[in-house]
Amino acid sequence: MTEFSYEFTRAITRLPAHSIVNGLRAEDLGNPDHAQMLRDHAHYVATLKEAGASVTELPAVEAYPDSVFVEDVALCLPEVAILMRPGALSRLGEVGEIAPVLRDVYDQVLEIKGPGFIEGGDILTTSTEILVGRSARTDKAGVTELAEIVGQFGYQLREVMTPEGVLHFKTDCSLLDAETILSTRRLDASGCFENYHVIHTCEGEEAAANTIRYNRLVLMPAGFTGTRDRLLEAGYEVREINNSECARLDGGMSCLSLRF
Ligand code: CIR
Repeated sequence: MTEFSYEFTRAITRLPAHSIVNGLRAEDLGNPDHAQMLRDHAHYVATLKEAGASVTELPAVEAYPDSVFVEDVALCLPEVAILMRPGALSRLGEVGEIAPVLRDVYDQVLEIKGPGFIEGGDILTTSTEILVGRSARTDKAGVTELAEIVGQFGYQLREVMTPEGVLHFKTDCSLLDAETILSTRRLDASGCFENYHVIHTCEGEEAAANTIRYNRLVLMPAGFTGTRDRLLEAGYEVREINNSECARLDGGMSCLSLRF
């Protein structure tokens, strides 16, 4: 059986624009270096390919500084893609950029029409349910609208809460396999993963929580050796990718692609 939550054949990425220096961030740690970001992005795409992905690499869109973070503008399920409605107003227009790409690939593309807001970074699809964290970007109306849409396809959606001060639900967690979640302790403490086996990020390595499982590989940000060793001990095949520049904009591994 295919585990649709981490066994994929395709991915969509978008090159970082020079306007990335105007990207949103919770705290200003200085602007990302575009040249370094391009190198990291190339490594990321190459690693997706190593994992077996056929990658659609989209050109940069200067009008949208955060458009490299394609995950936030759509939810890709096996039978349908759903266009999101970002809670960050500067990102609303990114939906129109990704829509034609998804319409080329999917027979069915639906959309969150509003008035609610929801971003893909708040959505964790597991093999049994779709978890959605309410956050500063995702509100109750957005979650309710998504629940109605995915319900038509037989998916169970469960609403949870993203911890205060954390950008997205998946900033603090990721799926490792059908039963296993990598999570920060602060998120796991909310009780949202009771039915899963949870591996915690190491103390001080909360930024390692946002990884992606793509077929046999786990892509994780480089530099979090304690958490990396936990994943290796648990038997996962890990690839580390430099994330220093994306991290300045609160971005990580999952944000950089749509996977299906
Ligand atoms: C933003 O604030 O929207 C971007 N600077 C970062 C988005 C990261 N996306 C994600 O975690 N899925």
